[in-house]
This record gives sequence, C-alpha cells and structure tokens, in this order.
Amino acid sequence: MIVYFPPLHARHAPPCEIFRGERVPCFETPERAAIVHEALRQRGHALREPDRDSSPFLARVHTPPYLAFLETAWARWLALDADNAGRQPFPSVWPVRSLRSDVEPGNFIAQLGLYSFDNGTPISAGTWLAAKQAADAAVSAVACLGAGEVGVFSAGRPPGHHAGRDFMGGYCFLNHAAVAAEALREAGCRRVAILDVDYHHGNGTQSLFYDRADVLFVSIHGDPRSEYPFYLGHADETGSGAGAGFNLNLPLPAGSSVADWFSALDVALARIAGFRPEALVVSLGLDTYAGDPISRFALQAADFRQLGRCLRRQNLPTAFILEGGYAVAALGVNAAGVLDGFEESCPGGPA
Ligand code: SP5
Ligand code: ZN
Repeated sequence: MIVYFPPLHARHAPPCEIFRGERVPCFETPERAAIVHEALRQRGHALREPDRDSSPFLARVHTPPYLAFLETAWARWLALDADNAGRQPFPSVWPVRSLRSDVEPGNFIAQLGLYSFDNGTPISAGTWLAAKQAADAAVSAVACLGAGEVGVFSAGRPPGHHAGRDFMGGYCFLNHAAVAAEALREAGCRRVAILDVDYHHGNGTQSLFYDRADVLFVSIHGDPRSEYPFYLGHADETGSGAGAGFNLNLPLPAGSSVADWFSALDVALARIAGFRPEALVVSLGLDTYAGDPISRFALQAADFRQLGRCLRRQNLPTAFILEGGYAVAALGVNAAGVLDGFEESCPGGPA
C-alpha cells in the first residue's frame, strides 16, 4: 500500500503535558510515527513524502484567524520573552458559557484559551510545520485514490480528529480526516463516509460535518460519560438540519470486550453501506489496543488485522489517516496489521 509519511512530523515535539497538576512526558511523541514508518518500510510498503498542498482544503475546514494563530503561535510566544524558547505555553483561561468568543483578545495566552478546549495540547516550535505536512499527506493520499489505488495510508502526526473549525485539543491542531473528506468531495465524490475508530470520540470531525448530508460521520469510542473528550460523542447526537441522520455515535463503556467492539463495527459498517458512499476515510486511532496507556478497550494485534479485513469488504476507495495510539512499541505491528488485513481480504468476500 502507498504510505505517506511527512518527515517534518518530528518537529512537533513538546516535552511535557500536564496530568494531575504535574508535568509528565507527552504521550503523543515523534517515536510514535517513527515506529509506524519503520514497521511499514520493513514490510515493503511504498513510503512517500507528501506531494500536495493542503492549503485550499485547510481553508475550507478551519477559520482564517485560527489558522493564522497556529502558524504564528510559537513566534508570538518567543516574542513575549526570549527565555520562552525553553518553556511551554499552556492556556489558563477559556471563553465558556456567557463569555464572548467572537472578539479575539490581543493577549497571547488568552488567544490560546480562545482556540483550545483543553490544556492537554501543548505547542512546540515546529507544531505548525508538522501539522501542515500531515494535512498535506492526507491530501496526497486522497489523490492516490483518484488515481486508482484502493487503499492508501497517511501516517502523519500530530493527530487531527479532536480539532474543530477554530479550536485545537486532544493533541490535535488541524483536522486531517476532514481535510481528506473535503479533498474527496472536490475530486467529485458525491458522498464521503468517515469512520472514526480512535478510542476517543472525534468531536472535531463530528462538529465539522454535523449539519451536512454529503459527509457521514460514524464513530466507535469510549463512552464520553467517563472518557475524554467528555463533552461530545453521545448516542443521541444524530446530526442537525440537512445533516439530520448523517451522524452516528456508537459509544461503548470503558473496558468493553473485543466482541462488543466488533459488534459495534458491524453496526457502523451497515450504516456506511446504507449511505452508499463513493469513498471512505478511516480515522485510524490505534489506542483501542489492550496495552494502550491512556485508553480502556481490549483489541489485540490480530484484531487490527481483522479490522483491515472488515474494511476491505466494504469495497470502497479507502484513505486511512493515523490518529491516536500511545503504546508506542506496538504501534508498528498494529498499523501494519490493519494494512495487511485490508490487502489480504477481498471486496465483498468473507471475513
Ligand atoms: C488523538 C487522541 O487520541 N487524543 C487523546 C487525547 C487524550 N487527552 C487526555 C489525556 C489524559 C491522560 N490521562 C492519563 C491517564 C494515565 N493513567
Ligand atoms: Zn485517541
């Protein structure tokens, strides 16, 4: 399978995030992508650097002030104090209910709060470069589908599915799956389905397409009553306006079995088949793995292969976009398992 790997991913490398008031090493690290790239290279997949510019699609997905903020954030942080090169910016104030989010304040940390929904998404010097090249990889991958490939994998980082029109969060800055869906629409696909199998609900992606009937969003994830991102991802969120009926959330309790997860996948794939999409975008989080340090599903390596087989049977041009997954040593095997399962299965055939 063609795999796009954006080398600038490693420029996004904040050292720490905050957990229970303490600084802890980031879960979302450059080693994640490095181990995926190495595993896929060893298995003979064709690795390529991005060859498309995502800018036109980023402009459809995100707002101009948000994009401008992201692109200039590190320089703005340094401008506050030259010693900030060795420090990390974190938001400390947010425009929640009754506060105004329609007036951008001049203060950098206030802007950071305006454009974030958590304090768990640290920025570093190369964050914009890395996120932008991951978006370029997603658009490059989609272009391969237009050129006749059946499956293609965009293996960038930081991830994207928590990022919305004008906000970052959950280690995400630019929504690469949404960019891929917009690129597929532009390429002439009348209906695009997004299947999000990351452990965490893809709140950003859901919000971007919630009122649209041309992009179906389906997600299997830890129940937000107990799991991050907490404030979206419930089963009663089914879409609004023209998008009513075109959003399907399948939350499962933390600790759910593999059998329950694959039952939810059956429901998800039946809904997608009923939508008759012309392409499929898979937000491929690998944090459903039993060994993931921040998640609580139970998939094993063989289950990722089975996921790949199930997806191939849908007989759709499929773009895989890497999202979360923090059991670093297992990420290579699990990512490769999905691709192997996809490539060894037959469209419409048995599992
Ligand atoms: C893309 C993605 O998977 N984003 C996930 C963001 C999760 N952010 C919250 C992390 C909370 C970490 N909790 C640590 C528990 C350690 N036992
Ligand atoms: Zn996740």
